Amino acid sequence: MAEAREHLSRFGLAKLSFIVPEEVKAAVAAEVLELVGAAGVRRDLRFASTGNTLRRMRNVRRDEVVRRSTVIPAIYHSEALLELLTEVAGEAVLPCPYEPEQYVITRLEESGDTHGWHWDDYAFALVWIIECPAVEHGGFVQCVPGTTWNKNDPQIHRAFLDGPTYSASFVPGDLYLMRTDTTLHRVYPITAGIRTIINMGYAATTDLERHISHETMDALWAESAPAAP
Ligand SMILES: O=C(O)CCC(=O)C(=O)O
Ligand SMILES: [Fe+2]
Repeated sequence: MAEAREHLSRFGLAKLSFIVPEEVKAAVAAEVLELVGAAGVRRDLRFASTGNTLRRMRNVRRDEVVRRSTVIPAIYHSEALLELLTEVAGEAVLPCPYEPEQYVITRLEESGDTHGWHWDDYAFALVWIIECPAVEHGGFVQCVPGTTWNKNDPQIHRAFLDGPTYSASFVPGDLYLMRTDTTLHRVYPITAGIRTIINMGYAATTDLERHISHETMDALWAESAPAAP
């Protein structure tokens, strides 16, 4: 735990695969794979607020997850999990007050699919890696810690010049925690294979006190999923 905490503050991200038992990972993975097949929607978008970086992916929105899932919402709100995350973060990690950002499933499945450079609206993300191609096919995470998001003028290139960019690869069964509001990050475009994750977004205490706009998320999740078969 101490090592993870140190890693998070230094690199903006920490591998946390050990904080969840294998049975829980298996239950989450089964639900995610079921949901992405039944309710996933393709997106191909760019956002001015993140310098027009690409989002090319398949997603399942939080409300679809809630409608069709039992395990994921319970785990998201688990006191035991929140306590562990709080210990790693060194400050309170809280459920996101804006429900659409609590969790989202993302699958990269076509060559060129990517979750392009961006910051998140809330302070923390716990990402569960369900499927992931080998690193030679992309799909690894890159991040620039200690950077901040000006939504009106994101200046992504300036953020790159402000500090080192780190890269981290993961395998199915891994989890990582990221400080997403002050860490510019992306998933490197894939050229083969499939990468499926669920991202659980959490707030810091300061997020509850300031006004947060949600344009990119609202646009990302604008279209609804196809009707259930
Ligand atoms: O897929 C990942 O590892 C990161 C996802 C992400 O950055 C996000 O959902 O905001
Ligand atoms: Fe993100």
